[in-house]
Amino acid sequence: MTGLRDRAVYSLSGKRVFVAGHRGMAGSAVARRLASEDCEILTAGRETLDLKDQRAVRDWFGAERPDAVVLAAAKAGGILANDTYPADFLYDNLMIEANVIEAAFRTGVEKLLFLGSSCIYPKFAPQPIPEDALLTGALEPTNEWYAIAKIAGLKLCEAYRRQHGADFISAMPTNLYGPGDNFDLETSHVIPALIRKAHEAKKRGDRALVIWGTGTPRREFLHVDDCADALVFLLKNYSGAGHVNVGSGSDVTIAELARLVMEAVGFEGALEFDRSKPDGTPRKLMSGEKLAAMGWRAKVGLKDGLEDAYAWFLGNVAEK
Ligand code: GFB
Repeated sequence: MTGLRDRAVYSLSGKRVFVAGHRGMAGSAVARRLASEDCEILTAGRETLDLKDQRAVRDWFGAERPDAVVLAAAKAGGILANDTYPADFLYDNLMIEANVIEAAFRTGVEKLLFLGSSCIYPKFAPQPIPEDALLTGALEPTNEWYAIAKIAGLKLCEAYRRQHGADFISAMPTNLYGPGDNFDLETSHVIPALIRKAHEAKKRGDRALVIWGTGTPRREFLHVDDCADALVFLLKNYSGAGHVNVGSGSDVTIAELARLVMEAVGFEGALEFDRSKPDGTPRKLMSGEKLAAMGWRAKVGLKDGLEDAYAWFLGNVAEK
């Protein structure tokens, strides 16, 4: 449980807030959400600042002097991308988080929020997964590279708090989806992949939609705008050493998800399973008790969220 000493009010008013990764799905949602706060949003595109370059990051922080940081920059992707590019997922994420967290500490950043992922937990963690299940068992092999980098990131925040008293906190969002998602079939997560596949199947008049694996794994999904709202809530209201789960509180099987996507897209064919592709973790529903006890809850239901994500796909990705 969250103790009273973990609660703190941090005012964003008049602050310079650096959103690292503002072009990604999570970072762009955080920037949209911060626009309604009385703060100045700082961003730096990849062409001006390579977050894997330690010196560049130090120099940037020295010159820009942000008061607060949301560390949403990451090399992220779906189950196949994680399995195919283990070196990139481990190295890129370690470098980004080490450089940003160290530079934030050196330049006296008042508050930093690090974004992790629900894959930090053991493959067979108790469900719903409480925060203290961390490091109690072996990881899911398809994404252990990413998970280890994210565990290192949250431990860095904890270590800088313990050794230096820095107010660095961590949030672990569940599988996110929504505007700004990656719809590339090889590297994306399941929701954008199924939206694209169902849309294209409908256009071609296909008989069936083919999904990866057995359809039996369960996943918890959170609309990225809900996630951004939770992150700003934590930035303002949480100041503890322990990381905080950020989820929607319920999960569905991948087959159920596929049917919901087909409904949102208006594709009426059958569902087929490509069992040569991996299932990954059987289930990863996180416990949202810690965040709920602070007074935050998700608002966007999966059905509405999928309609919103499909509308964004139609307006921004689908060929006109
Ligand atoms: O979203 P996803 O790629 O990642 O896959 P994870 C979730 C489930 O959907 C898996 C199935 O069981 C997939 O086999 N699936 C079915 C599909 N059809 C498809 C498809 O067309 N594309 C994709 N991508 N999946 C990731 C981790 O795990 O979750 C990351 O690899 C990160 O590290 C992220 O933690 C949140 O949920 O399995």
